[in-house]
Amino acid sequence: MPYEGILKEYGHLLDLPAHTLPVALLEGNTPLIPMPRLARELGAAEIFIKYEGLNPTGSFKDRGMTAAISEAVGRGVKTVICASTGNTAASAAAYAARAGLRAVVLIPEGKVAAGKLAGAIAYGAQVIQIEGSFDDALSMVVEITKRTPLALVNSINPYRIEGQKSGAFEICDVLGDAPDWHCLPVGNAGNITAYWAGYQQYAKIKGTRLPQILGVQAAGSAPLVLGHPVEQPETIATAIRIGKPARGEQALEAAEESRGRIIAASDDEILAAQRLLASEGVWVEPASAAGLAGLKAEIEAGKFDPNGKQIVIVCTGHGMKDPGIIADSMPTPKLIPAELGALEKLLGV
Ligand code: AN7
Repeated sequence: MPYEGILKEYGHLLDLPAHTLPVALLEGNTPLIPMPRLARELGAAEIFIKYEGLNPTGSFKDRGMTAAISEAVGRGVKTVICASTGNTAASAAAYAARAGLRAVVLIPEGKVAAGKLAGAIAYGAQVIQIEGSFDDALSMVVEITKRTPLALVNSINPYRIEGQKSGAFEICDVLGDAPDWHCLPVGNAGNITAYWAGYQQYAKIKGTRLPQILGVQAAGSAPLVLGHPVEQPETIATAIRIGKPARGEQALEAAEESRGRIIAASDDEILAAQRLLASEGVWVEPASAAGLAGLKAEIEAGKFDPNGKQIVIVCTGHGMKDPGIIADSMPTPKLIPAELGALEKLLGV
């Protein structure tokens, strides 16, 4: 059987209403890439990257979006709306297009990476910038969906979480069990909530073990570490530039119940982790490198013993989502005459 997406693959394990009409772009089934050099460098037994950038719109959001849009279509919804730091916008736009729905996305002014904005526009969404943060945008879409027939497809929507549980199922199916540790970035806290729910469900029905969860926020946007909302979140990892996570309580529960924790990584640590991943062939957007940034900092501070551990790090979005991060700091490629002699001289060969 050819692969048909996560509703076909895992629909029987997802709590979706009977009216759900599957809308798929063959999302999921992303690679779990072994990182032997990284494991050696950090002193862990095994490290795998769950490379979510290979989803149809380039981020993990497609797992939840196929479920949310499928449910909305089945219920007769005509227009979906979300607030987004970018990836949710692109994903909602693509699945709405696939389903023939209108999509409206609200984004914080000037803070969405080029690859995400371009995607949302390419898929035909109505993109609206607001003079405010993601958190302001989220409040607006929550309010408007209470008053009007527009359907909310942010991860407050429970079907988003149902779809995103599939990431945990895939990891367990590939490894034969859950890993010792599961590291991932935390923004609005939908993904950490979904992974923990997925691991718990598999533990119940398949007898797999439960991983410890390390959630990582960006230091300038770390409400769950500080213990209070952040009014003006800032970070270079714009995907997780979120000061009031909608599922913050559940994220803290996931960390506590799994005997894990939520920590913060600085922008410099995040960018260094992005470079470290790329040096082993995996290019991810900055927010996606937060899981590794946090893990590495914990190990270096002596707070995490990697010895003998099997660790999965979720890299949530593709590097191509945010080309500006690289381009802005990139030296202009050397220009030479179109002559072999010039090339040989430059290469010293
Ligand atoms: C690459 O697109 O919130 O903790 O509006 O794009 O589930 O929010 C994106 C979040 C991590 C955080 N990595 O996940 C949005 C949005 C990437 C992301 C997160 C996001 P959550």
